[in-house]
Amino acid sequence: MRVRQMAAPLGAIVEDLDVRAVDASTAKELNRLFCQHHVLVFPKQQLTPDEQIAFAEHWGELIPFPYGSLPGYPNIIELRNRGKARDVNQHWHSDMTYDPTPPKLTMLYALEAPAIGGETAFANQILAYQELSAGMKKLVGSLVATHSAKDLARLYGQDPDQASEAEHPVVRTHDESGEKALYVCRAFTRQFQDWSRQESKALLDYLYEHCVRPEYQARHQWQAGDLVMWDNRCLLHYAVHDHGEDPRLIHRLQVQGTSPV
Ligand SMILES: O=C(O)CCC(=O)C(=O)O
Ligand SMILES: [Fe+2]
Repeated sequence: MRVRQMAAPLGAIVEDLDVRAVDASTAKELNRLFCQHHVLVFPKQQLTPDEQIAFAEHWGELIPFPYGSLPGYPNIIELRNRGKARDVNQHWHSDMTYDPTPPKLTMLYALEAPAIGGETAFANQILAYQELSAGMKKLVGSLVATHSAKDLARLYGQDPDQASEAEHPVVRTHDESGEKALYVCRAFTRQFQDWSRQESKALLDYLYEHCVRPEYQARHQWQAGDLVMWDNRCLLHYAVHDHGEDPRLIHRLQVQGTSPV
């Protein structure tokens, strides 16, 4: 296999590797690359849902997405972005932060990709944390935030009062690399514990602007056959819906993480 960096702030492209043939020792090497680069792209794959699941299981147990699945595959959802109105994925987010134990990684396999556009954007939250001042690091390091799925529940036509909520530290420490990362997002974070909504909003607005500076970002342009995995522990992502009616079909799954600390 050949590995090259995808962009300055994050990402690696792993070529000449058939992920169906990956054994435990190669998976260990891939996890080392994953912890270093935070996004891995495997071009030119040919995967059935079962093969995608088998590869993902090198990283742990799969968890279902709470709002739907592919028939027969409770842990896979189909993303179809054709003619789609804006939704919660067109906000910067880390997946399922409204859950007490959010997925550590999300893995997307593209069956169909638009000729142009429909990219996925990522922002490196380790860099975002590192570039805060010592004073701001101390403040955010002492904060806990509430995250909520209310908006997502509304989007899927479900009762927002039943939507899950969770509290997480605003700075989380990566359970494998030990690196600290900012852990707030516009899509799901509501407020800081023991702060009012209004007070929270002022600081959150600052952090939302800071955490997606162009210097922390990279984008993946999809080709059919691309398999991409990203680390929700230290990245935000954003589905850029700028491809209009051009079809885009992706199989998505996610792997269980630990409770953020
Ligand atoms: O469609 C994409 O590019 C990403 C959508 C997303 O946010 C996700 O799959 O978690
Ligand atoms: Fe997402």
